[in-house]
Amino acid sequence: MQNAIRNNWSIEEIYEIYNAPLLELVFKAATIHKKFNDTAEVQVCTLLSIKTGGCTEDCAYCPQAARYNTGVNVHALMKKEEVLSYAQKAKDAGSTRFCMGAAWREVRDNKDFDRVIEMVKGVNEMGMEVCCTLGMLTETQAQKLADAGLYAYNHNLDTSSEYYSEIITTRTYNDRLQTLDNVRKTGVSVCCGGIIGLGETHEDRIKMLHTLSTMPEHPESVPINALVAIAGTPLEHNQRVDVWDMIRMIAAARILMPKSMVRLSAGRTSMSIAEQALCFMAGANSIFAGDKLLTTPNPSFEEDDAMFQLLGLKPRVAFKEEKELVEEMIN
Ligand code: SAM
Ligand code: DTB
Ligand code: SF4
Repeated sequence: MQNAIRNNWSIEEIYEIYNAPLLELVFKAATIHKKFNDTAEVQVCTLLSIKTGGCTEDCAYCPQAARYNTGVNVHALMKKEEVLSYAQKAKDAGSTRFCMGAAWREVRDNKDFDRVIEMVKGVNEMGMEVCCTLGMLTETQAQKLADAGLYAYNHNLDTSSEYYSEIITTRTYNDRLQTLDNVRKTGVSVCCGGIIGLGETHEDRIKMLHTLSTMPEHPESVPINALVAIAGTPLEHNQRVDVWDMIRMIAAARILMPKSMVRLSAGRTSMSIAEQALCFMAGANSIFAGDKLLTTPNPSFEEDDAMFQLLGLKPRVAFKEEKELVEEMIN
């Protein structure tokens, strides 16, 4: 049993963890989860697409890439007031983290970025953890977001470095790593994970887990997405992700990164409560809530509320780490 957070996992060790008999793997992950976290707690995050579609990139899974005919409604950057009213609704429904997504390749230093900065300030002032996912960032841009009160930045590796170019050709894996580094330097917390079901091998998944778990600091959140296959994208006919693969991936992430929030992300609409319960058992402790992810459906607040009641789960409070630090200093 691992007692410490490790950043020196070898591929062989990860291979063994990932390939363990399923229930043994879940049991091990659950034990580690219990040791490092409050297992009754699940972080509830809400996503909002603040700029939708028309993206220049060719990410093969993405409904928002301009080059695929996916029928997504293209929308310019929303107004700040409108975004804040969505954030308030999410807060009222029990979300503690609000994540704003933009279909951009990268952030540019223009009026749109200034507006996003104002949105970040506004959501932060509402007492929610504010997160953004805006594509590539320079260190200066990351610092501007940090100064505005950004709590977390989401930037996924999506898959292994080897498989990456099969899925995206308009930027490189190193571009991704560079942005993550820029974010890390500013002290903003890092949200970084991937997608399964892209046509990758188990080895690719193991390699992605290796990259994540050997970062000098583990990402504070690790979203595990099941591909939502979208008509019009090159991956539209991909086979649906096997729920056992999702459970295996979550359990492995939990064992490798014991204290990170492992998020059961895209794909919940096609999972039963029993299947989601196994994911929580295997160490998932974060979800996206609200009836829409960015452009695709997600279970409603009411459905998730009922699931939390049934499973005895409670939403994690906002800024928990900071609150615990303050308590430690007082006592
Ligand atoms: N444009 C920015 C970027 O690519 O970083 C931010 C938004 S992008 C939609 C955020 C993430 O959503 C992607 O990195 C990918 O992991 C996830 N995603 C997008 N489409 C998806 C799909 N069809 N199924 C599962 N995850 C998806
Ligand atoms: C993440 O890992 N998953 C979210 C969030 N980070 C930005 C996005 C999922 C998108 C699913 C497809 C859609 O709704 O457009
Ligand atoms: Fe654009 Fe992000 Fe979609 Fe890629 S994942 S096409 S960068 S919105």
